[in-house]
This record gives sequence, structure tokens and C-alpha cells, in this order.
Amino acid sequence: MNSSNTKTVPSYCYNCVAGPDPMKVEVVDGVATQVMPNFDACDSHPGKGRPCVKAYGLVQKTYNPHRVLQPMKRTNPNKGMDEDPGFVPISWDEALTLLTDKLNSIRAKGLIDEQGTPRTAATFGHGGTPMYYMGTFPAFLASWGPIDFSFGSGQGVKCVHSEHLYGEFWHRAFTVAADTPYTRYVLSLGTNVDATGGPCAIARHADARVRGYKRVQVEPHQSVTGATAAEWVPIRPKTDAAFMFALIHSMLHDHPRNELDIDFLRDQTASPYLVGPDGLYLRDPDSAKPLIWDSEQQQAVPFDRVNVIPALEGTFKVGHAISVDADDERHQLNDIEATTGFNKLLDHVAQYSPDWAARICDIPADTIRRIASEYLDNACIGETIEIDGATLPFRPVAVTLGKSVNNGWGAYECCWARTVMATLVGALEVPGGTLGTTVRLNRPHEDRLRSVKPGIDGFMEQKLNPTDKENWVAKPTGRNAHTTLVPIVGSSAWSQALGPTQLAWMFQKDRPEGFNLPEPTKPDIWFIFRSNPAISFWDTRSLNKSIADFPYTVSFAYTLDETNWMADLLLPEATDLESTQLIPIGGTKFVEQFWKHKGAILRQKVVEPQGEAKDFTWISTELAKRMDLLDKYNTAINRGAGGVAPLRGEGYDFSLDINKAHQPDEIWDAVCKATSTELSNNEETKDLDWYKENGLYLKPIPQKSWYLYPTMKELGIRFEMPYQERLLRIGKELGNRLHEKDIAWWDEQLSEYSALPEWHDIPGRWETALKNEGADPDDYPFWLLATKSMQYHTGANVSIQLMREVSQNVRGHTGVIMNSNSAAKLGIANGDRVEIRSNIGVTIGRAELIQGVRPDTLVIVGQFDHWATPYAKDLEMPSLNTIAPMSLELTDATGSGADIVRVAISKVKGETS
Ligand SMILES: Nc1nc2c(c(=O)[nH]1)N[C@H]1C(S)=C(S)[C@@H](COP(=O)(O)OP(=O)(O)OC[C@H]3O[C@@H](n4cnc5c(=O)[nH]c(N)nc54)[C@H](O)[C@@H]3O)O[C@H]1N2
Ligand SMILES: Nc1nc2c(c(=O)[nH]1)N[C@H]1C(S)=C(S)[C@@H](COP(=O)(O)OP(=O)(O)OC[C@H]3O[C@@H](n4cnc5c(=O)[nH]c(N)nc54)[C@H](O)[C@@H]3O)O[C@H]1N2
Ligand code: SF4
Ligand SMILES: [Mo]
Repeated sequence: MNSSNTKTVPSYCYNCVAGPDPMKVEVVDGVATQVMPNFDACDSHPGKGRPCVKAYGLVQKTYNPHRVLQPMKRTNPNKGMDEDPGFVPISWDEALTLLTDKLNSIRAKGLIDEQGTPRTAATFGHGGTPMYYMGTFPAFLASWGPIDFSFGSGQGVKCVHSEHLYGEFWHRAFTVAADTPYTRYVLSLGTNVDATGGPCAIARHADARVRGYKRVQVEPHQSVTGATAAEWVPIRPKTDAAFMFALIHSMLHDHPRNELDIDFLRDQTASPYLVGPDGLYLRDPDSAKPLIWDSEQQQAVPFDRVNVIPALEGTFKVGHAISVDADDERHQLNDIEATTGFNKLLDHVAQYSPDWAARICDIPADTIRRIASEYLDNACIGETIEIDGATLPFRPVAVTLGKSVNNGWGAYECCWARTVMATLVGALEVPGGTLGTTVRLNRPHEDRLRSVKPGIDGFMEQKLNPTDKENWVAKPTGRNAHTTLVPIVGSSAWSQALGPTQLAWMFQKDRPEGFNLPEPTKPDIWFIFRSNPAISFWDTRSLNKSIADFPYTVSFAYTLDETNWMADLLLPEATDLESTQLIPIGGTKFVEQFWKHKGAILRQKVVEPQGEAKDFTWISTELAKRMDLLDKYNTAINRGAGGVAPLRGEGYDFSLDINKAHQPDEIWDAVCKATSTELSNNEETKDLDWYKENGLYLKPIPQKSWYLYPTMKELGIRFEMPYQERLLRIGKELGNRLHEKDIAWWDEQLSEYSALPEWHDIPGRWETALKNEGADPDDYPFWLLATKSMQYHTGANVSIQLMREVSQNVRGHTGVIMNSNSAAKLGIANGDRVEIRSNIGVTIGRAELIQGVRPDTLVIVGQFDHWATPYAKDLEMPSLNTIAPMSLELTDATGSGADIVRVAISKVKGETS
């Protein structure tokens, strides 16, 4: 259609963590009619200017008849699934008065409660994406003071959690991706990129397929990504660590050393560091620096001695050395035999042969050996490639891990093994290899390379939570105790939301025996936005009860959902197509956003907000004004909180008068100008009108910035691989602290701290957990797993009819995926209504029978089983979350858990096929 009243307006979609992606929206007579690609970004955006299918649902999202379009106040004081909240519409003035009265009463009591935790809590879900829709709300939060982000929504602990923590520890890799445009071989253990990677990943992998790369998908069911891979290996759930240990075994014990990258191992990693009989690094008695073996002078010398060729393998006699154990306990070691970290690895994996793993993983030993060979064959040891004028190693093999491999028990082992595999062939952080995408725990967030600084022992500096006697945080500052229990998560702005967020929920109800920490309080006020823990977490029916117990919940609401059913106040913010915000775009970022540009993109008011929905920036300013916080709020905006660049910088000043309330457009105009001026080094200034017309502002960046290796080399820093002496020590120290307080309920988690992870029966943990609950594992013979959907971004767009319609054409979206032969044995036919039962509950859906899934495995797409969200509640879609327990026993040392549960399945009684 083309009339004088038709326009196309550039904007962005950032509804899932694979974004942001540019798009355009067609508007006819003031009505948004369709979403389209933004081909202006064709040459810069790795997805060639295209958004994914989900963005096409934004028109229906805007005009969804079920939207909350006025502030609402709860009138029923009782909260529960069966209690109608009795929401009644109120004016914005009344809503903001109610909220400011509440906040003022909290301020009067003190922002921190009697247990030392903030009275205000907030949950923003889905991998941090709500930030890109909340305008200047972060500036309001900054002006307010301490806030507890402890109550999670399944994001973090259910995401690629171990990778977040260990990935960032080893190579500043909050998430990890293949260098797809250059790689020749990708071993993907459950990474479901063709469903979850958005247009960037999908375009990159499609191009790589044309180029002839090979992707091997190791996954218990044949996902969309498995279907587009060259090979599918149906592994037994939660045995990936054994599979990878065997690959490492094969690479080290079946192949000659010259198939590995010996120079990389010797010069860029901790492989040559000497390990003593106590399992700790041998250190120089004076400087306490780790020792290496000088292969020419035949003596142990500190690792940073110049002009030394360290020995990679061997055992050596060392006359005098020390080791430094937990709590700085120093051991004097004389005339001992030492070996290298690499040798330790070699000996350690000797037990993990492919034949051994075959039995555990249900993968033939020959397949494991072949994959190890293929990986080595494609590693191109010794080859180089020119990138931006620099000659870099070219190692086109990558290993990636999906969400459920990357969280819960076994995830540490998998992350470690993945990084070891990259290390062995020098494919870590080099072209073609395994790369980190971004940093969250370390700063600066916008530049991964600059987050690397030299630290102790020749490794990167790490900002870990202290475990020493003086500094350990014995009294948690937040309700998930992240600084107390998880050293590796650190204490930066994102750390709390990445802490063991399920503990915050669990400890509200039950605490383990000998808890010995301050009894957790309820937050006086809880803000929730774009998150639905009552659907997205585990044991969701019980979680609901905890949510219902919170005294005052404020939900920024798009529709009713299962969480805000318990809210006291609903505030409708103007959504995707109705409001304005400028955010960063480009650089490198999860999932596979690797750009050769960097800049900012505008989300703009494409159409007038529906009903009384208000721009989030307007809401934030209004709150700041009413709370008398304008000066702090505007100061935070001037500093760049939630925006892109500080409003005042070298050679420019667009800062706002801190004592005035500014309209959203005025604020974003200043942010637009500051950002473009900063990005162009003061060469040009683009205002809001320019962005409204042009959408995004980009500057070229070198592709070299994708790779961390040159920075590590330049700074003379080694990758902390393969031997984890530091983690071993930290674990012991944490144990000492907890035991001094008679806390024993975290002991199992402490077992994860090992220098070289050992295989233990990881799937067996789920069986043991059942026994400990008094259930018989034989009654639950199937593994139930989750998988994500291209059409849905977690549970956020389940109320959009178009997504439902499209997804019905894609396998897995009609119920529970089950192997046809297993179904036949139980008399289940395709489309039958089935109940899937765990020891804590039941979920009902339709059987979707296929061959491409292991006979012992069931899979449910996404997160459904809604009972309040309009439209979705009528779909009768089952959900793993209803029946998977939230369990301390199934929580790993990082605080994460996996979406996996033992279940039984049967036809719903009384129904015939
Ligand atoms: N079974 C299962 N569970 C999972 C996962 C899985 O794959 N399977 N994935 C896990 C992972 S990795 C994550 S990150 C979490 C995510 O889980 P959550 O963080 O809880 O996020 P969502 O499910 O996306 O919840 C989004 C909520 O925001 C609302 N919403 C959508 N758009 C808007 C809007 O414009 N304005 C407002 N105010 N609200 C809006 C939706 O109605 C919905 O209620 O889930 C985890 N849980
Ligand atoms: N379209 C879309 N894209 C998204 C999201 C979304 O909701 N929708 N969410 C975003 C978010 S928040 C995240 S965290 C990422 C997650 O991105 P992915 O990690 O790609 O997510 P999943 O689809 O859950 O893929 C994990 C796969 O691992 C399989 N699996 C389960 N257990 C095992 C096991 O023991 N071994 C092996 N080998 N495989 C196993 C599951 O069946 C599943 O197919 O996606 C992001 N992108
Ligand atoms: S991949 Fe995610 S951010 Fe990108 S267009 Fe799709 S939903 Fe939006
Ligand atoms: Mo996630």
C-alpha cells in the first residue's frame, strides 16, 4: 500500500538476547500495519538488516485487545491463584500517588531492613533485555538507592549460567560462540542457534554451510539446529562432560602431540606451571610466583623469567619451593617431584577413554574417536590468517554449549572441557575458533578487550568475592547471598541477578537445617517488569505462593500474567512501537552479534500509545519528581545511566539541568547528541530528529576486536588453563568460612571446586534427589527436557496469535515431543492428550510423536502452562516448569540448575485415541 498517509519508520527489536536487530515499521494513517527489514543496515548488520519472525508479531502486540491500558489497583486483599485480584482502573495520578506514598513510607523506615537487605526488590527478566525497554528507569533506580535483585525469574540460573561465570573467568566470555564466518568445524553440544541465535546467527551459519563447514549437533533430540547440521549425535542427557572428557582423552592419548598447538599451550596457557605433590602450584620461595621448568638450564624458575623455554611435559626434581594453600597457608617443599599442569591433565584423562564414555553417553566409541580426529584435522595447527593487517593464528574449530549443558550439575565440567578442547589446539579467542562475545561481570561492559588486566600468577585479574577470613561477606547483602556463597560471580552491577536466585525464593519458605545465616525477610516492595517467574522458574505452582506472600508488588504490565495476578499495582508502559529509547548496537555481543561497526540505534514512537499507556521515561521522571529525587535522577542520566554515553564528555556538553523535569524527547535528544558526538570523536552531532529519520548511527570497528588472543599476548597474560589451582584454593577457603559458621548445607556444592574436574554420575544426581524425596526413580523412567522456539521469546509473546499460528507449522509446538516407538509401547498415539508426571506434579498436553528423539527422552518447547495470561491460558500447552522441583540438592556451586526432570508419561485416564 502506498498513500500519502503511509510512512516507514526505522526502529529496533530487542525482545530476546539475540538482539538488538534493526527493523522498519510501516504506518498507515497512524496505525502500524507491518514490520519489515531495515535494509539500510544490510551491509553493517550481521543479519543483513533483517529482524526475526518474532518481531513480526509486534503489530499484534501493540493492538492486542487484552492489553492493560490503564493503571490498575488491586481491591482483593487476598492473593492466590484462586483469588480474583479485583483490579480496578485508576488514574495515573492516583497510581503514582499510591506508589510514592509507599516509597516514602519505606524511606521513612530506612532503605535497608533489620537483616541488612534492601527493602526494595526488583526483577527484570529475560537475559537483561528489559533494560532496552525501560527508558530512564535505571536512572530512577540509581537515584533511589539500594535495591535487591536477588529474586530471579529463571534468567541467569536457567540461562547459560556456568558459562556466564566460568566463561568470563577464563576468557572474558559471558557467552561463547563459534567464529562462524571463519570456522570449518563446529561441535555443538545442545547449542540451538538456528532457533535461538536470531537473524545474525542464522545468517552466519547459513553462509557457513554454503561455504562447506561441518556442524555436528550433539543433543538428545533432533532440534531445529540438529536438523540443519551435518550430523546429529543423540547423547544421553547430562552426560556431555563424559563425552568431552573422552574427546580430550582421544586427542591426548590416541594422537601424536604435533596435532596439538604445542607453542600455544607452552607460551599462552598455564600448562607448563609445575604442580607439587599437594596438588598446588609450586612457587618460588621468595616471590611466591608459580614455577616452570626451564628445559635448557634444567631448573625450576619463576614463570615470568625471560628467555626460557618451559617444559610442557615431564616430571622434575625440585630442590626448594613453596605452595600456597587456602587461607594463605604456606607449605615448605624440599626435594620433591613435580610435574606440569599439562601432565596432570594427561594423567587425569587417561581414565576417560572413548570406550568408557560410550557406556555412559550412549554414543559409540568409534564416533567419539572420529569426532576427536575430525576436530584435530580441521584445527589447521600452524596456519595463520591476516585480519586488519595483523597476522593471527587460524584455528577453524569451535565447541559450543547449549543452555541445559551449561547450567546445573555437570556444567562446570562441560565449560572446563570445552575450554580445554579449544586450548589444546590453540583455538581459543583466535580466528575460526571459540570466542567470547561480551562481558557482564567485568568492566567496561562495552569493551571486552579493555576488561582484561594483568593479575596474579600471570593470569587475568579477577574480581572475585573474597573468601579470606577478614573480608568474606558473612552476612548476605541480598537475599540470594551471592557474595557469601559464589566467589566467582563477583559483586559488580550484574552479579546479584546472576547469583543463586532460586535460593532467594526457596529460603522464603524453607531453609536447610543449620541455616545459620540471617533469616531472610520479604521485600517491602517488589517491582517486576517483562518477567514472569510464576511461569519461567521451577516448581512454579509453589513459587506462586511465595509471590502471593509479598506485601506489595508493582508490575509494569502489558497484559495480565501469572506473576502480576498477585500484584497490588499495575502500570501500563508504552511498549515496543509506542515509546522512545536510544541504546548501543554493534561491537560483539551474545548470541552471535559480531559486527564490524559499533554505534547506537533508536527505538521510536512509531504510533501513539494505546489507551493510557505511558512512556517509561515519562513514568520515571514523574516518579523522580514526586519523590523529590530529580537532582539525583537527572545526575544519573547525565552520567549515562541506562543510556549510551554520558551527556558531558571531552569537548561536548549536552547535560540536562538537574533540577528540572524533562520531557522524554528532550532527554533522548540530549542522549542522541552526546552519543553521536562521542562516537565520532566530536566530529559530528546527530539529534533525535536525525535518528528518527535514519534509525541508527554507526562507526567502523576493527574485526580484530572480536579476538582476545592479541590482547592476552600483548599484555603477557596466560589463559588460566587447564589446571584450576586457584579455584581449588578458593573452594577450600569458602569451605573454611562456611564451616566456621557451622554451615554444612553448601558442602555438596563445594565439591565442584576441583583443579581437574572428575566424572561423577551426573544424571544420577536427579535419581538420588528423587530417592531423597522418598520417590522411586523407576516410577519416572523418562528424562524431560526443554528446548527453545524460534517463534517465542521465552514466555513473553505467548499471547500473540500470529506467533501461535506460525509455530504450529514447526515441529514440537503442539505438546510434548516423544519417540514413536516408546509411545507405541505405552499405547500413546500422535495427538493423544497425555499427562506428564514428576514427583511434584503433573502437566497436560498432547503427544507429538517423532523418530528424532531418544527413546528415554521427552521434550517440551518453551515455557507455557499459563493460567492467567490471556489467549495463552486457553492453549493447554504443557510445561516442564510446573513439574520440575526447585531444589538445593540440584543446585550447582555457581547457583544454577538445569531444565531437566525425571518423569512418567501416560494417556490421560478415560480418553481414547
Ligand atoms: N521451561 C523452560 N523454562 C525456562 C526456559 C526454557 O527454555 N524453558 N528459559 C529460561 C531462560 S534462559 C530465561 S532467560 C527465563 C526468562 O523468563 P522471564 O525472565 O520470566 O521472562 P519471560 O518469560 O520472557 O516473561 C516476560 C513477561 O513479560 C511480559 N511482557 C512482554 N512484553 C511486555 C511489555 O512490552 N511490557 C511489559 N510490561 N511486559 C511485557 C509477558 O507478558 C511475560 O509475562 O526463562 C527460563 N525458563
Ligand atoms: N527464539 C528465541 N531465541 C532465544 C530465546 C528465546 O526464548 N527464543 N532466549 C534467549 C535466551 S534467554 C537464552 S539463555 C538462549 C539459549 O539458547 P540455547 O542454549 O540455544 O537454548 P535451547 O533451545 O534451550 O537449547 C538447549 C538445547 O539443549 C538440549 N539439551 C537439554 N539437555 C541436554 C543435555 O544434557 N545434553 C545436550 N547435549 N543437550 C541438551 C535441549 O533439548 C535444547 O534443545 O537463547 C536466546 N535466544
Ligand atoms: S532475534 Fe530477538 S531481538 Fe532479534 S528480532 Fe528476533 S526477537 Fe527481536
Ligand atoms: Mo536465558
